[in-house]
Amino acid sequence: MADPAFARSALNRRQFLGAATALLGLPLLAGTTLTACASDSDTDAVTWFEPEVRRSNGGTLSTQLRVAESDVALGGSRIRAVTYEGTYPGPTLDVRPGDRIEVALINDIDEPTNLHTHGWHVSPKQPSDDVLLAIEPGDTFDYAYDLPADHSAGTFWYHSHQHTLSDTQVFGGLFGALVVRGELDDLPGVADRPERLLMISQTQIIDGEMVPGDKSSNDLQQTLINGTYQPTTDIAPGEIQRWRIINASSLFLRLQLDGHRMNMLAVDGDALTSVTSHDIIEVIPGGRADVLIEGANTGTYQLRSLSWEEFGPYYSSMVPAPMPLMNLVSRGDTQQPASLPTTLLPFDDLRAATIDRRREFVFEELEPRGTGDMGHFMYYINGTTFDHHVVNETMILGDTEEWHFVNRTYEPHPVHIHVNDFQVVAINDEPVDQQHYRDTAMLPPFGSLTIRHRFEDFTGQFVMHCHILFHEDHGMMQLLEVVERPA
Ligand SMILES: [Cu+2]
Repeated sequence: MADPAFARSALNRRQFLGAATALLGLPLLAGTTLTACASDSDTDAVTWFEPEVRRSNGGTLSTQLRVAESDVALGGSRIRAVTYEGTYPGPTLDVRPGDRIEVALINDIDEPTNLHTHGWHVSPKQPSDDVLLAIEPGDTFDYAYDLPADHSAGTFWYHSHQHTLSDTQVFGGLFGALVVRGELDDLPGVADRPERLLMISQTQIIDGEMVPGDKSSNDLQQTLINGTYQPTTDIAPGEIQRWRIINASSLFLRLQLDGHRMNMLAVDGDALTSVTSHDIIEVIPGGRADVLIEGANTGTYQLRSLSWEEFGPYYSSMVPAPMPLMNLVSRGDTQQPASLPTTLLPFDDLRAATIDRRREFVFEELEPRGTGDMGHFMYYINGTTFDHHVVNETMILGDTEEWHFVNRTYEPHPVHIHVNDFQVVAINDEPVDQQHYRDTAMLPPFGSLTIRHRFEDFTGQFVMHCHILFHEDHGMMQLLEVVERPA
C-alpha cells in the first residue's frame, strides 16, 4: 500500500473524501443509479452508444452547439445535465483539412461559457479559437475556424474553456469529439476501417442527480465511455477496427485490452512515422490515441485502465486499482486476414532544428488539506497564477524554441499548449525518441519535461496550462503571445 501522504493527489482535484475507499480500489457503488451493461453471462448484449455525427460538405460545416440543461441519457438513466445539444457527449464534428467550420455557440445557462477546439492548429483570435472570450448567459457567439489545408488528420475534441469554470463545465458534460479526415485516413491499411469512438469521461450520480464537479469526490466517480458505464461493443475475429480514444477525464489512463495489441497510428491527432504495437498505452488527461485493433478469437475481452503502482508512490493514486472500462465481444465469421500498415507519414524531427530560444517553466502547488476549503488550493507556473491581463511569454512567428518544464509537486501534470503542437525530446532530462508531435504531455512528479515546438501560421494570444482542469481553474495556466518578427 502506498503512503497515504502521497495518495492524496491527482485524483484528488475535488473534495477529498473517503481516501480509504480509493486506496483499496473498492467498487464505485455508493448511491449510484449506474449499472454495468454486461456481466460475464450477458456479454452478447451490445450496449454501444456514439453521439450524432455532423459532417462537413463541400468544404463547410455550419452547425450550432446549444449549451443548456436537459435530461440526457447517461449511464443507462436519464440525468439532468448541462450539455451541448442535449447529448452526452455532444455531437461529433467530422471535417477535413481546408474546411471552414462555423459553430453558433448558444449559451442558455446562467453562467458564462465558451468553446475550445482542443488540438486544432487554427487561429487563436476571435471568431476562431479564442479561449479568453466569455459568452454570457443568453448570448450566442458565431465561432468560425479555418482549418489549414495541410492540417494533420486524427482525433481531437472540443470543450468549454471558461477559466475558473472549466472543470465544472467539462465534468458536467460540455465536451464532444472532433474528427479530421485527411492524408492518414487514405493510407492502405488505414482507409475504410470500421471505427469506434471511445470518449472517456468521469461523472458522479447520486439519487439520479449529477453531482456538480466542484462538489463531487473522485473515489465516488464512475468512468464512462460515450456516457455509458462499462458498455459492450463488438468485433469479428480478424476484423481490423480503428478506435479513436479521447481522454476527456482528469485520469491518467493506462489502457490494456485483453488478448489484443493496440497498434498506434496517431497521438493527439498527429500521425506516427510508423505503426507501433503496444500491450499498454498511456492516454493522459486531454490526450488522444488512434489505434487499430485486430479482433481476436471468439470471446469476450475487457478494456481496462491499469494502476500506476509500478511507477512508484507519486503515481499510486492516479488510478488506484485496475478499472474495467468496457467489454469487447468478438463474434461472427472470421474475416480474411488483412495486413496492418507499417509506414505512416513523414515527420519534421525538431531534434535537428536550430533553437532560437530556451525557456523554463516551474510548476508548483499549494494544497492546504484538512482546511475543508478547496478554494485555498492554488497551482502556480513560475510563481504566478493565471491573469488574462498579463502576457507571460512572447514568442516570434516562425521561431523554434525548447521549453523545459520542472515539476516541484508530488503529482504529475498534463501540460497542454494551444495552437502549435510540440515534440517531447527529454523526460527527467533523459533524451527520448518520440517521432511524432502531440499537444499534451505528462510532466512527471518532481521531474522534468523538455519539448521543442515551432510557432507557425498564427499570431495572437493563447494559453498553456495543466489539463487537470481543477488545476487550470485554480491558476496553473499562462497567457502566451506569438508576434510577427520585428523588422
Ligand atoms: Cu496539474
